[in-house]
Amino acid sequence: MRKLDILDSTLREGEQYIKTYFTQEQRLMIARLLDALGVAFIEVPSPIASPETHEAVEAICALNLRSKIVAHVRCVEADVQAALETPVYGLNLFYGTSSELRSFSHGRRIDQIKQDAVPLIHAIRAAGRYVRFSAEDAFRSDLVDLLTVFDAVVEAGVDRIGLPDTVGIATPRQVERLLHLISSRYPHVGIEFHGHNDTGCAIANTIGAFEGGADCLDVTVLGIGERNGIASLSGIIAQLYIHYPDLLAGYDLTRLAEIDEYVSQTLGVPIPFNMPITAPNAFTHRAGVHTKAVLQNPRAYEVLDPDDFGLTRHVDVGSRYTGRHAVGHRASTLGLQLTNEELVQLTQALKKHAERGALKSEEVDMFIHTWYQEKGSLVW
Ligand code: HCA
Ligand code: CU
Repeated sequence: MRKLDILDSTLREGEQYIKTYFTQEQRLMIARLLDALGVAFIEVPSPIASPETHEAVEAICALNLRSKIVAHVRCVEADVQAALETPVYGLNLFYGTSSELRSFSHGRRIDQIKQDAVPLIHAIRAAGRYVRFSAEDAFRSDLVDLLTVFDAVVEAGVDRIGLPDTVGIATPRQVERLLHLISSRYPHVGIEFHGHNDTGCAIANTIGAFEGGADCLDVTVLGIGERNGIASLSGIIAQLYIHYPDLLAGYDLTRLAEIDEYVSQTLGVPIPFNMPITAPNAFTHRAGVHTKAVLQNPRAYEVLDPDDFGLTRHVDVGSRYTGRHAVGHRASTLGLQLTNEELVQLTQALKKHAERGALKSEEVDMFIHTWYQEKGSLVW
């Protein structure tokens, strides 16, 4: 069986989301929650960023979690030294290799990138730490440049190489192809993928990367990050749960909703309505055709079982699309017995009422009770 590590970067990429501010306690809490869920790696910012960040990195390491703590560090000696002074498990180096980043970000040529990176990789290895090297903006980088840099860092002894789609430009097919090419060229090195969501393909691209040969996928809670972020933890878990469930064997999936909820509350940003698994209505069914089938067997319209995530299904009964099976189910849950004819009448009345706007669950129950009482045959 293939192995896959999930790397959660909420405390690094996620801190680059414009609305993020985590206190030291919140950083620790997020690390604990991710560990309880079971992610393999937790990425933290470069300790050189500020004394507070250095302190936070130390404190997170001191939690002695099962998740491995890796610091995200520029290919600069002072940054590497500062990270090596903390007890992090490893260092995630990154360096822009596209002409855009070489021209407008750091101004270094490909041969200079190699010269900068190789001695740092040697130093990290000599210190006995894990080291990953990412070619930032890999998907706008010239393939020859990319291979030139990867050949050098693999030769220098990296544990993994990373291919971030920094600007979210790639399609799932491009990702799968490039990852296939790279993983075939470096069969003994781990391969990481990090996909931004600028064109809405982050989750698809990240799964495509796994299918192309990546063995480490980057995510953040709710997908937060620079601009509109990267692949969400919930999105990747949802895909793996369906297509590669064995890879989630060590995970406690019932912790997922708690993490999304915690980060959402901390940020003051609601969980997006379309978030896989943890969206408020991810397991709510509305149309009559759907609710009828779901009441018979939820598998009809659900590929994720809410029970496995400690969540519950909801069958909506308050819309113009409501069907009589859903109404009948609700009525019997309320302890009311209806004849078939009554059920048809009640459903019609309820749908008519809902033409003025969808009803909340309490309003539905009130409507059903009132309708029933007016018929003068309340049975408890
Ligand atoms: C960044 C860029 C990065 C790095 C990813 C990586 C990206 O914000 O510093 O180290 O693999 O998207 O390229 O997040
Ligand atoms: Cu990024």
